[in-house]
Amino acid sequence: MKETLEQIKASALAALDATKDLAELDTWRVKYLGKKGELTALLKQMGGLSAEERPIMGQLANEVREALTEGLEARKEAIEAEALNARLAEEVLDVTIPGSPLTLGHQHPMYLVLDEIKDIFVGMGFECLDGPEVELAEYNFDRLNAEEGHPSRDWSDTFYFDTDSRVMLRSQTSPMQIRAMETRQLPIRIISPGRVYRKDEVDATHSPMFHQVEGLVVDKGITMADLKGTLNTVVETLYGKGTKTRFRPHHFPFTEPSCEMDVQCHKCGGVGCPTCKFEGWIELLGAGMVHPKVLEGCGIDTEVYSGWAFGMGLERTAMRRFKIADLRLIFENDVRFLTQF
Ligand code: 2NL
Repeated sequence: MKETLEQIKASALAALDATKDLAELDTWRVKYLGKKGELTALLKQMGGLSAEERPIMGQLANEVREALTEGLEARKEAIEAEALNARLAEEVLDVTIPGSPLTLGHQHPMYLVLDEIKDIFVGMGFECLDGPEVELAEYNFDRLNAEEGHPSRDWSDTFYFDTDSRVMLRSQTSPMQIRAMETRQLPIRIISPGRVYRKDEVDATHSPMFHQVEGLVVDKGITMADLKGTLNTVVETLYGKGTKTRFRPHHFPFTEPSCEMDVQCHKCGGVGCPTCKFEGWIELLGAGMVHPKVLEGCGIDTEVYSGWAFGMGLERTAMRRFKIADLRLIFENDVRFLTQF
C-alpha cells in the first residue's frame, strides 16, 4: 500500500505539472483528490490493514493529500500568473506610435466674408435674421412693390411650386425683412443673409442658387445720409480707412430713390486695370430709401418713419476678395480649394 501511495503521489505531481489551464487543473483535482478520486479509493481499502499498520498508512495518506493540495494551490497560482502575463503582453499599449491625424473641415471663403460683414453690422447694433427659403410670392413680390406683370415674376426667372404662382423659392431675402416690419416694434435694424434662387444657367458667373445679405433700417428721421454714412463705414472696415465709394442712381421697385454703390478699385486705385475691367470702380451693392408703399404695406406710418435698405451678393464679394475666377469653385466644396483661404 505504501508503494501505491508513493506511486499515486509521483504520477499526480507529474500530471499536475502538465496541466495548462484552470479547466485541466480542475479535472486533475477530481481525478486525484475528489470523492471518487484515486486517493479516496485507496483510503477506503485501509479497513483491511492491521491495527499497527493503519495509523502509519493513515499518516502517510494525509501527507500525500497535503502534498497534492499544496501542489494544486501552487499550480493554480502559476497558471493564473501565466494567464495574466499573456494578457498583459497582448494588450500592451505602445504610446510611441504616432496618432492618426484628424481631418478637420475648413470654413468656406464665402462664410468668412459673411462673418466679417455680420461682425461689422452687429457692432453697429444690427440684429441678424434667418427665414424660410420657400416663400409666398406675396411676400417675395407683392409686398415689395413688384406687382403682377413685373419681369422678375416671370416663370422663366422664378422657381414656382404651383401652377398659380403662389409659392416659390425666394429670389431675395427681403421677405423676412417684410415679416420683421410687420411683427417687430420700431425702430428696426436688421441684416438677413441667406440662400436665394433664380432660374439661371450655371456658368463662371451664374448659378440658380446664390447667397445674399440684405439690410434694413427703419426709424424716425432716417435719410439717404444715414444710408451713405453707414455703408461708407462698412466699406472702410472691410477694405481699409479712406477707401473711396460712389453712389450711382438706379431703379428697384422696393426703394425710392434707389442707387448702386461702387468701391474704388483697391488694385489700381481708380486708374483702371483688369480687376475693375478698366473702370476704376467695382460695383458692390444696391440700396435705396424703402419705398413708402412697402412701409405702408407693413402698417408703418410714413409721416413719422422712414428707412433705408441694401442688398449685396455674397459670392461676388468673396470672389473679388479672394481672387476666385470661377463661381463654380465656390459650390463644388473641394477641400483642396477650400483650404486655400
Ligand atoms: C441688389 C439690390 C436691394 C433691397 C435690396 C429691400 C428690402 C426691403 C425693403 C426695401 Cl424689406 N428694400 N432690399 C433694397 C435695395 C436693393 O438689393 O442688387 N441685390 C443683390
